[in-house]
Amino acid sequence: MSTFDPTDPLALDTGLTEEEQALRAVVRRFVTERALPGIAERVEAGTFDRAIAQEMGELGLLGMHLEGYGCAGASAVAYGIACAELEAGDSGLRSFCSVQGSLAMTAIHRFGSEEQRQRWLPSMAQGNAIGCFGLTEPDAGSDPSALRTRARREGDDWILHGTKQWITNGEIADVAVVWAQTEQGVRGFLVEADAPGFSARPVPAKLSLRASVTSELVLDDVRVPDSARLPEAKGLRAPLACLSEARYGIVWGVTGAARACATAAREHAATRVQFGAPIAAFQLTQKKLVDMSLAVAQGELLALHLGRRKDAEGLAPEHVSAGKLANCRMALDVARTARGVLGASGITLEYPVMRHLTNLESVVTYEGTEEIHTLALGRRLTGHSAFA
Ligand code: TGC
Ligand code: FAD
Repeated sequence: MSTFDPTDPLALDTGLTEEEQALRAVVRRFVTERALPGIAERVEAGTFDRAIAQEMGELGLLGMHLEGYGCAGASAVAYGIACAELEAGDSGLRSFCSVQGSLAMTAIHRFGSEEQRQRWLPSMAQGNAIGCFGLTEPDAGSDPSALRTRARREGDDWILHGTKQWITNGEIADVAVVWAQTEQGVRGFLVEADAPGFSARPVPAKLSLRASVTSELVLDDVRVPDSARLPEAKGLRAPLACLSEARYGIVWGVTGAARACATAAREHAATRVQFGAPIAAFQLTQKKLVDMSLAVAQGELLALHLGRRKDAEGLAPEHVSAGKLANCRMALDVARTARGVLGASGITLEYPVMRHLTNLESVVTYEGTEEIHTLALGRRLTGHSAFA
């Protein structure tokens, strides 16, 4: 007879191969032993540990779904499992991994020249070089087609001028993938951090993703050669294709954050005594614990299903929108419920829940907000675009 594991209520472990379970154990150990110690201090100080990035490279987690150039060539499911474990630690860890691997490295891998791939991908896979992805601008967030950064041709060079906002890894990046308007439409450029006219500064007073670097990039007539342009990137579909990869990682990632919150709530409820009984013994608390447990498992099932399908035949952008929308909603709901179960303790950094909850407020916004993914699905469901 089959046994029931209360921490795996849908027996999803049986759907993972031994190799996938082994990868999960390795990343879980890395997060527990290496990334989580000191996280509260880093959140308070608002700092990201650069050394952890390098260790992620050593573990083969950076650009792990890409082939060649020192990348692991792992499956979509393996990449998803790694994202879930990293985000169970902190969304900032998964964010770093997403931006490095799914955005910056994918842009170079898919749209770059052979010379650009050779130059950047091996060192980015090792975590020796860091990349960022500059699409969003102060006046172009949900609608990147409104971006104002311009690239103007001057002889063999391009002159880039504009500002990028909310850019993860911006100040620590060695190379920025910058999306700009040209006379031929949107194009991507690789801008090195020491290029004259390029600067990055922190977004001040963040209350979310505090252990992650979020920056403003200024491009003040930065001159780059034509060899810095991504030759295969033509139009907005190039950055949108990279976003699909990163959004897929979020579908998995947020299940990790939700699991960490549900686990913290369950452990607390087992030991916190009120009215002469552990609060886990009260019906109302049990309902919360059961609802959270099922919600997390359903989110994991959704991620696994999309992952298997991505490995088998790929995903349409709307599949990814559906996953990001559903799982971000789920994770925020779980984090809020878990916060309540912890009572006053839930607002502190002693427990991971409020940290995850504030992080998830960014995760539901970046890579397309809840409204944008709803409208992307609504457009396909009805045939009417309601974006404007
Ligand atoms: P739309 O007409 O839908 O598409 C324009 C062209 O792009 C193609 N396309 C895609 N191609 C590949 N993959 C995808 N996922 C694609 N989505 C669209 C599409 O086929 C079309 O091609 P063509 O050849 O016909 O021109 O574009 P639209 O103007 O209607 O806009 C759609 C919309 C609103 C959904 C899009 O603009 C959007 O996704 N907006 C949200 C912006 C966003 O997500 N920004 C994220 C910035 S990066 C970030 O947040 C990183 S945080 C990471 C971290 O720290 O973890
Ligand atoms: P807006 O687009 O101004 O939206 C504000 C509100 O209006 C939202 O609720 C939105 O859903 C709603 N809205 C907008 N349009 C519609 C509509 N048509 N119908 C209904 N509602 C609508 N960007 C990058 O390029 N690279 C990065 O590395 C990166 N990292 C980030 C890291 C963090 C921590 C954060 C918070 C953001 C990051 N971003 C990054 C930016 C992110 O992608 C944008 O914040 C996001 O796309 C939303 O844009 P916005 O903040 O300008 O909001």
